[in-house]
Amino acid sequence: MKYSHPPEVRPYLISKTLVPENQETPIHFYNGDIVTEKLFYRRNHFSYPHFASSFYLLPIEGLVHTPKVFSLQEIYSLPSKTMKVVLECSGDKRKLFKPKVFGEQWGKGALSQGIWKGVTLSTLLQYTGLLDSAKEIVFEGYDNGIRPDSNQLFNFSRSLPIEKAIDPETIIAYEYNNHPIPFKHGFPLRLIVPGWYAMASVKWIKKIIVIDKEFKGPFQAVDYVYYPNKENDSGKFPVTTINVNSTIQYPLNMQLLHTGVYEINGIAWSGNGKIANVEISIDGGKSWDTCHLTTSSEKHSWVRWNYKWEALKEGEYTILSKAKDSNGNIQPSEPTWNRKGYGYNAIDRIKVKVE
Ligand SMILES: Nc1nc2c(c(=O)[nH]1)N[C@H]1C(S)=C(S)[C@@H](COP(=O)(O)O)O[C@H]1N2
Ligand SMILES: [Mo]
Repeated sequence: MKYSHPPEVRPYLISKTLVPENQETPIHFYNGDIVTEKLFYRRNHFSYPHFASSFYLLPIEGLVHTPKVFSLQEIYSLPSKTMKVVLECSGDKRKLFKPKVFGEQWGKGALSQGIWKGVTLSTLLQYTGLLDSAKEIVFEGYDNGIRPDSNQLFNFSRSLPIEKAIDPETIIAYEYNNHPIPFKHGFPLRLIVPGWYAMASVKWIKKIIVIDKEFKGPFQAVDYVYYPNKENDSGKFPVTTINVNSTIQYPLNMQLLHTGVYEINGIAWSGNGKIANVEISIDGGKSWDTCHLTTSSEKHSWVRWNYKWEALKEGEYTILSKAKDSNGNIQPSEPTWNRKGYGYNAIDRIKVKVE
């Protein structure tokens, strides 16, 4: 069933908090591949920043041979790279963890996909060079505020190790879906790190600083760390690559259906290579069948899948979807619980009743 929305009935963002603004994409009602600005989820730690974009300049400083300040014109004139990329918040699906964890109670829509254009960071670094002591590159955002855990003012800043920063897919983006990046999504310049959870993709870049140690800012060393234990920090490790995952879009969880033939459909994605296959179970995991992939499987973008279901017998059904990526990762039956609730990727599960 291909649902198209009549013009007067359209999906909206799903509000989680308003200041700072956190709203999810209505992912179950999205049958396209390119999420428009209107339905692109919004995830912010602070209020939106204030700065005069007409005077916008991007400095690269720290452990470089030649510090340099780039103008937007210069950046626009350099060779560019365009990619279709999934952005997924590491807190996507957090509300499904059991026991429950604190933080934004994201459902399945802290996720979007679109076309990003920009210049690779390695292209910019050709102008500045890197000193031998360079270890990480810090991206500082224009937005700042007080965190609940301290009285200090912090900007949203995060770092990448040099290898990831100079990866030919790591870009300083200036366009989304062929238009300047919408303000709420990082105008005029935003880092895009394909394959990593979206906290890495720093919006409103203020400056880039090369350092010789591990960056310890709170959005790196306190948040966006997996803490496997509830009571202590042992075994912690940083959140990076997007786990293989899938979401059933239709039918909806707990939907009532008449007997009939249905097209179950959804999406699947991974930060590790491409999606290799998606399997579906109609009987709660006793038996599995292969889904049909309706879009080509590409690195960094989601695939759409569907499955024809002949729902001829009345009753309750548990429907599961399970994706596998080209590196052999498969969605687990249970999520890996962690104290801050990152990286949920258990087999997707809905229930429906046929009557
Ligand atoms: N400057 C800045 N960059 C940021 C954030 C932020 O709060 N400030 N949030 C991060 C997180 S956690 C996510 S999931 C994505 C959300 O991007 P979006 O609001 O464009 O969907 O941006 C990342 N980059
Ligand atoms: Mo996020």
